[in-house]
Amino acid sequence: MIAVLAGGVGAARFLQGVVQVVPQKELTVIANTGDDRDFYGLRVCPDIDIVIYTLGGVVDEKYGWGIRNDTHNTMQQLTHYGNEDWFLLGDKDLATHIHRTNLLRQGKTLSEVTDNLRARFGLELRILPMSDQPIETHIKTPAGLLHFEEYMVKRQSVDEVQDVVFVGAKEAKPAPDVLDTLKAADVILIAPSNPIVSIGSILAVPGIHDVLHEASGMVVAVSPIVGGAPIKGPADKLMRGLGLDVSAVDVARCYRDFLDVMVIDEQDAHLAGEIEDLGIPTVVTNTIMRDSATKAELARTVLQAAGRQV
Ligand code: FO1
Repeated sequence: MIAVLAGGVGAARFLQGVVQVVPQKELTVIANTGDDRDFYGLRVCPDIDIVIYTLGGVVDEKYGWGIRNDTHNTMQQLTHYGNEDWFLLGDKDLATHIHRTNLLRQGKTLSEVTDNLRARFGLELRILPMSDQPIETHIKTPAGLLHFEEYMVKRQSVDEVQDVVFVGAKEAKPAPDVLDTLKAADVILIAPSNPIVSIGSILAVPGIHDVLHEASGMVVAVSPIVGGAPIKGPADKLMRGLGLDVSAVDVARCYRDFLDVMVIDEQDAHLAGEIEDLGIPTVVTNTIMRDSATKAELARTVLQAAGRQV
């Protein structure tokens, strides 16, 4: 069984490759829920939805989130009523959030709701939220503590990053099956996601870091930093704010407690020695996922690095 720690768009695109080379039934995704937030009284879980929409074949490829060809009538009407409009929620996407919120209010857990949505999109892999309890990633800035989406989308990542806080993490538990999945997995992949806010939030859930440290399966990470910059999103600003270099080396440092193999891009081949000096064997390959074939090729390389025949 293969477990994948996943954030948003980078992880979903990576998973599109993994599902080409491994049967979905062998896969369990453990998704970041630190970006979750209520909008208009509805629970929105961006990273879970990005994975479901992408693998379900409905994602808006241009952005990597939301549903293709969605309309925005509901938001237009909501803004007419004076509501904020900085987080774009399409009409079909809003149906997901209404459905999720409705089930949560009926007493279902986020794990159960996520599984319900997964099944509606015909997916056969398992998708587990990192926790059923709310954990919110907040960015400490000179303007105060900002929810991650407020920092990134509303304020366009312009604020100086002073710290990152996972509000609620200490009191939270991993969702059912998360720890057992990590213990039982032959391979644990860390998707090319933001190491601070996407994977960092998963590692902040009590118990997950320790289980990874003791995991018998091979732990392999793919760097989301290529040539000193993130493929997408504000990982550079967050890493710099926490005193890290924006490089594949410092991504490896974030995971060094439990990492068996680091996968970096060809553009960063010169960094392989520095990562190996940390005691982490390093594989250099093309990690830029341009199309379906390059996604599958990356997945194959990563799984082979974990000792899987694919
Ligand atoms: N990202 C944006 O940059 N702008 C948006 O208006 C926006 C809306 C949105 C709605 C639903 C959803 O599931 C994701 C959405 N995202 C939007 C993406 C999201 O902000 C991030 O990419 C993730 O949270 C990081 O993985």
